[in-house]
Amino acid sequence: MQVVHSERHRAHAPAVETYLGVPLPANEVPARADAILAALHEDGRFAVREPTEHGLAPIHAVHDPGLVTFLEQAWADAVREGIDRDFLVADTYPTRGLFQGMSEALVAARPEPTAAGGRAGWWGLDSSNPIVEGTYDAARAAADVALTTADLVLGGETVAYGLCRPPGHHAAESMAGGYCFFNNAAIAAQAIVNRTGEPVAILDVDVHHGNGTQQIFWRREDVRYVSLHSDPRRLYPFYLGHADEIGEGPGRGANLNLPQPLRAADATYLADLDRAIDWIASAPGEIVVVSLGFDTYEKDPIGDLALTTAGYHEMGRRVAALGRSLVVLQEGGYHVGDLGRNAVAWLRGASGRPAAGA
Ligand code: Q9C
Ligand code: ZN
Repeated sequence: MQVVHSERHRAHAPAVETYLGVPLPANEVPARADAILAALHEDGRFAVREPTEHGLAPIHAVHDPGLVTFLEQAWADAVREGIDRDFLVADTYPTRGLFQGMSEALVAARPEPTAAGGRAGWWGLDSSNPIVEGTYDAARAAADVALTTADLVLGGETVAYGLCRPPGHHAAESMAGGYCFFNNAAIAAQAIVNRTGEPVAILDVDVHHGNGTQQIFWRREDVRYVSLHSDPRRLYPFYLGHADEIGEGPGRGANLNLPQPLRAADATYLADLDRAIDWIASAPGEIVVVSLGFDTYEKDPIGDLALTTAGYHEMGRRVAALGRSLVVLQEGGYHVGDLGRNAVAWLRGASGRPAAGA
């Protein structure tokens, strides 16, 4: 299987994230990609290549240029302001209650703040998403990884894997969040639609709901989005991912959320995966973009489901059995020790190979 990977992910190396106001060791770290890459090399049947540069146009096709500019400037702005920290997070957010009772016109005319701690809230969802000096470069590289993976499938590969880091599915048109800056899967899906004129499906199996991907394609019928994830009543991103979110306008019925019960294990999860697969099969399109997270793992430090390594092999097998071409892009997964074998299990399943050691 062809794999796309860039060493530039290393530029995004936060040591710490804040969680509920407390500094903790960061979860989304370079060692994640190192672990996956090492396991792919050890397997021996994965051919790893560098991404090609695709420039800003495919990013601007799904993201507000203001978000791109903010991410490009954020670190330098913080330094210029003398914010002497290891990373930037928001000071204030434009949250619901701030503007309550004020007219929509007045609220819409409030300018983007100029101070870094205000801007980070204007463009950001949450306080556990550290921005560091190399964040923008790494996020640009991750988008190139996704686009190059899509190129491989457009060039005839039936499945290819992009080792995106940082991940992307929480990033919306005008918002970063949840360790995500640019929405790699959405950027790839839009590029495929532009290139082929055919509809695309996105299957999101990260443990968190991909609120960003849902938002970007909310009113679109040509990019369908289906996600299995921990019930947002329990887990990040809390506000979105509920089963009644089905899309609106032309996109009505083109969004499917399948929230999972606490500690759902392989059998429960795979039954809903079959629903997702049937739903994708019920509409036209030749290519599926997979947002692949391993934070559904039984030992993941921030997830609350209970999938196993064997479950990942079966998941990859069933997704490939759809008979569509797969652009598989890495999202979350934070049990670094088992990340490599979980990725290999999924990708071997998707290539029709037996589980390792089987
Ligand atoms: N104690 C992805 O998996 N909240 N993002 C973290 C940790 C944010 C995860 C709290 C979780 C976002 C791509
Ligand atoms: Zn996740």
